[in-house]
Amino acid sequence: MSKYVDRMIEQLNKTYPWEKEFLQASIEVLESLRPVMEKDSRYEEAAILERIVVPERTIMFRVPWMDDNGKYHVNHGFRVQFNSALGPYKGGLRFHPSVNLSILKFLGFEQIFKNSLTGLPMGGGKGGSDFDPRGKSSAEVMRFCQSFMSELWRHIGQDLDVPAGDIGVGGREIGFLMGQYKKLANIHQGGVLTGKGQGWGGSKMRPEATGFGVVYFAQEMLATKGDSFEGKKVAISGFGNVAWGAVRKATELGAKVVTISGPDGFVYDANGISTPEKIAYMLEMRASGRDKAQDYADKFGAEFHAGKRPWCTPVDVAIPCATQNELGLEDVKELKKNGVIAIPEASNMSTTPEAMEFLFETDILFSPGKASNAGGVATSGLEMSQNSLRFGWESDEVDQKLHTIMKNIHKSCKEAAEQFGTPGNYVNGANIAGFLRVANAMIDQGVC
Ligand code: 2IT
Repeated sequence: MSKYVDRMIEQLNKTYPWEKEFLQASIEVLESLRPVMEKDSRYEEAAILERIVVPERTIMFRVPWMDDNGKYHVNHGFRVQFNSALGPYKGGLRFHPSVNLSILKFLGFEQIFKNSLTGLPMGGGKGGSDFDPRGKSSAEVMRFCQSFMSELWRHIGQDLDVPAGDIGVGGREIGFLMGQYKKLANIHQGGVLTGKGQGWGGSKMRPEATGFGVVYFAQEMLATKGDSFEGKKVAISGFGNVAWGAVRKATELGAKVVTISGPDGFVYDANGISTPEKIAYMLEMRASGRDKAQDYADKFGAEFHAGKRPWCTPVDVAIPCATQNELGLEDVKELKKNGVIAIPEASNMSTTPEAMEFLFETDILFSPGKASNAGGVATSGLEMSQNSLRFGWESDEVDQKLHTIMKNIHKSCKEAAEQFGTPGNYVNGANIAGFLRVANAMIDQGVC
């Protein structure tokens, strides 16, 4: 059904055959929108789909920098300003060797719908570089950030485009980026970046927000089946900021988290990653820049499975917190066989299309990252508000607002899925609910 969607998918495949991740993300959304297009012809008349898949603007630039030995390096810098119907472009910066235009377009596209779901006034964007932070000294990271901002500064602003962190960009990098922004723009524009230090305008709870948010969302999904995190066994992938927040909140709610992972393999801790010392060690692992999960196993005497992902572990809840396409068909089959009941995505587009198709045929509660990981950017939105007010909420106030936002996102996804004929399908629900707010704003704003 929906010739309009068929036509759009054909056109995308023809125009961007080499943009694999962008095609994956945009086709998933278009498939969800079929019943919406069938029901309301205004979107086709206003060419909303043709417009929403093309970024309003893409900036690509050279990032030259010098290492500690005086050697020259050049990386690619990007900022994809995808959609500003709801507010200034908003989304993270990713520094990772895999970064290319396709990956940033997929992330920017997802961000439009995610930011819409938060209910806050934020458009969608994403940026970054193929710079590899692994093994770099702090001085090298600083020089890279300064060079990156030397071009980016003229394209951003608190009412224009507000970057933040993502993989490879945390508090330290945001600090270096802000230092250079201030110098070039000759203004301390607090709201131009989010994820700032909490002593200089950063929101309390921003580091925790994505991980806490995904657990709040999962809690709502479990509640639809009269269930909770109490006594559940949980597998988490990754050990960065998002994984850290998810481990903390799931543990607080009575679950036992038994895995974390890195590019080198996964850790199985039968006793649970549950003590404050173990949880705090995750931050040390990240700060070390080594990118090795094995460090945890060595320190706490846990099992380490080199070169493997944690999805072969029998658990009740699996929370992918690492990167795109980290859950394949074989992984979800294995999880299902071992009795998993919920898979809330924390990384963006954690699941391959084949794995997602498989999950739709089961009764496993599954939510897409754009819904369940929206707590991060929602708290960035709260940071923007606090900066405008020259004011800051306390941790418990931010946490409470985050919790309410996650409950609301769950409710809008659930209701949209029901209203458009696929109850329980959070992918369709998130895509439809996210789309409607953006598309209606685009209609209101005319040809632009
Ligand atoms: O994927 C994401 O939502 C983020 N990396 C956070 C974006 C933000 O602006 O806080």
